[in-house]
Amino acid sequence: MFLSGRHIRYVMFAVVALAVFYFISSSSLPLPGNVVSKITPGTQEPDGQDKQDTPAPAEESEKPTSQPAAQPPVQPASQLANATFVTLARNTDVWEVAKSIRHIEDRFNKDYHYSWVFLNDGDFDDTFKEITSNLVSGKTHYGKIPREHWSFPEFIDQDRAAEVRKEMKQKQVIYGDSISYRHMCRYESGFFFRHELMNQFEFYWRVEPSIEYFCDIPYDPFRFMQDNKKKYSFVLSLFEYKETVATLWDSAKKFMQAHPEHIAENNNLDFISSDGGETYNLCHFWSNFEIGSLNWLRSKAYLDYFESLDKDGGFFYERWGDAPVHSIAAALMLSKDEIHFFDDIAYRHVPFLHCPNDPEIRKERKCHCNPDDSFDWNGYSCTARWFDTAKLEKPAGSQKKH
Ligand SMILES: Nc1nc2c(ncn2[C@@H]2O[C@H](COP(=O)(O)OP(=O)(O)OP(=O)(O)O)[C@@H](O)[C@H]2O)c(=O)[nH]1
Ligand SMILES: [Mg+2]
Repeated sequence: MFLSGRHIRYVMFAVVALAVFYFISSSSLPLPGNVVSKITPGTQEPDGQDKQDTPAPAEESEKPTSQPAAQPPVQPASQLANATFVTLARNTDVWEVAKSIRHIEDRFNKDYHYSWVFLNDGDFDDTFKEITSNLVSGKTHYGKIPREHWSFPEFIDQDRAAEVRKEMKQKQVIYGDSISYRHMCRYESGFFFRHELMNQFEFYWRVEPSIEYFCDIPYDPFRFMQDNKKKYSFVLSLFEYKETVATLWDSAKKFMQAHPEHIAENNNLDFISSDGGETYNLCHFWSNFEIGSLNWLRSKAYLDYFESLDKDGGFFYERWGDAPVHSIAAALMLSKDEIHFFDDIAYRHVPFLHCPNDPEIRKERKCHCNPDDSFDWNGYSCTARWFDTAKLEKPAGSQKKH
């Protein structure tokens, strides 16, 4: 068969075209993106925006995103309360503080990112700051306590205070011979809420080293306090060691006489006194857990109360704890309905546990506490008395064993 000249031209043109196409498509030379998209069908979006098929530069893709898709959404900032966690600690407490932070973050703060203030009578070291700031999902602040808030006031008789410590040691009163424990109790009673780092906040949640939380907290307790006009809250209550507060009630009565204007009309005197105010029955809210109003603690009423107690010297001549000091203030100067019992917050500070009775709560909140170990309804707790004197119904199942 003979090919005409025209046929031969067609065949040669086809061979050259095929060779050129093969060269282009197999070339390793980089091509501009728009050329690739034009010769690769289906990569252009209908709206004309090119898809980002090419990987982002390593730096960017390796950067953690601020909001990983796997995590639940963060609460909008506008819905948060003006609040902070607060922990008083030494550098040596760092690993026990770390455990406490994990409990709070895992059960609550990972979704809210509230700030955390750390206070210390010394300087926090870099290790403390690194470990804690890495674990807290909100902002962290580190403050040094001014010396005048963590030292003997000039009106304290040092010899008398030393004598008391010696006696308490002999009687084996817990922390009876400790000076630093007394400074700590006085600081928590009268100063932490006016540290300069705390001034910007309205609510605080106190966290101590080595504490545990046992149930998810799927709502914001700070907002609960704010929205329901609560000023103080607790989860555990018990009786104080009598030796440590022998004259605390005398001081409280002196304050009540001097400042009747600070006593709330609907107060809960009956929680702390079983004889109409004659004596203190030693009941107190355990202050290692507290969510409370800083504005209340900074109020004239509370400051007058603290100053009056402080002048009487019992932080050093006895060993007044911040728990009975806060509790007496709350019982006398707040209205009953301004104090809240967080039944659904399961919490332990050695050796006592609060675990909700209600099996529905424990199931829903993925609790890992044993309600049989709960301290609330046994004879050493004051929580049943609080329900009775506040005229509230006790949580379901509070009278029975599990
Ligand atoms: N910076 C500082 N913090 C202290 C000091 N003593 C106690 N704290 C803190 O004050 C809080 C209460 O002290 P704790 O030792 O827990 O007292 P406690 O709860 O009565 O007793 P345990 O927990 O049973 O030891 C904790 O947050 C401690 O970290 C101190 O000397 N310096
Ligand atoms: Mg403690």
